[in-house]
Amino acid sequence: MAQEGMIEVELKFVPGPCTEQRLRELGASLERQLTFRDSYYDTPELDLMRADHWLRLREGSGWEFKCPGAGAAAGRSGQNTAYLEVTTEPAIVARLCEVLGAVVPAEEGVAGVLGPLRLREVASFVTQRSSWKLALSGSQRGALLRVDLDTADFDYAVGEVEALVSEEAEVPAALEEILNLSNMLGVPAQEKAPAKIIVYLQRFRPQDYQQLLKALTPQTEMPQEAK
Ligand code: V4E
Repeated sequence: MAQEGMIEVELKFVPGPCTEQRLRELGASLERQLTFRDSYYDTPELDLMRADHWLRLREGSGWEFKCPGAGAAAGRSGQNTAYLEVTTEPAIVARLCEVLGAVVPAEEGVAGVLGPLRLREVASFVTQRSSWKLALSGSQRGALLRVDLDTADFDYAVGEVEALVSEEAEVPAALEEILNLSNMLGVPAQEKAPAKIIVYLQRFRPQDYQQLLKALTPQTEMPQEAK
């Protein structure tokens, strides 16, 4: 879940039949179960996604904009990386204008700039999520890790181990903790799972997906045959 100004460090994985049991064995607690709709917005040319920026309206949470930040600095991209979460509307509008090369309008919310910036809905799907939390013993940062087990309404399941940090300097330690927990969950770090939005585009907007495939950097891995 987005928190303003926080850096989200994450690794996606393919959940198996024993994932929940393993989480319990490791002392994780089920924090909540929720269902929400995400609607992603972009220009007809996918200018945002092609620049690795992701604008969505999450039911129950509002507008969220994920921007590459620490991930780029850490030289990582794609499946296990760090993104800055922007959730206040003036900050989202300012960043949208920056990415799209537009003048920032006075006093406009996100809904007010969709038309002028040619942003329209490109994907919309419902996710059922079980959200677990776990304090990793031996964590130098003493931080909590979150594990989300998601099932999207287009029959796609994906897990995510996530840490939220406030500074780029904390990203490497958080990444190491995430990889430790993934190992303990029996999730091989090399067994990567694509994000729901990527699989959605691949299945339902194949032309957009192909555009994105060409535009994203070579180090960003796109699924060839996502199920
Ligand atoms: C695709 C993507 C982003 C948008 C979606 O973020 P994601 O973490 O998948 O959302 P969700 O709902 O699963 O979790 P929550 O936000 O609730 O924690 S943000 C970064 N990416 C990166 C990315 C990329 N650039 N290229 C490819 C092929 N995959 C992923």
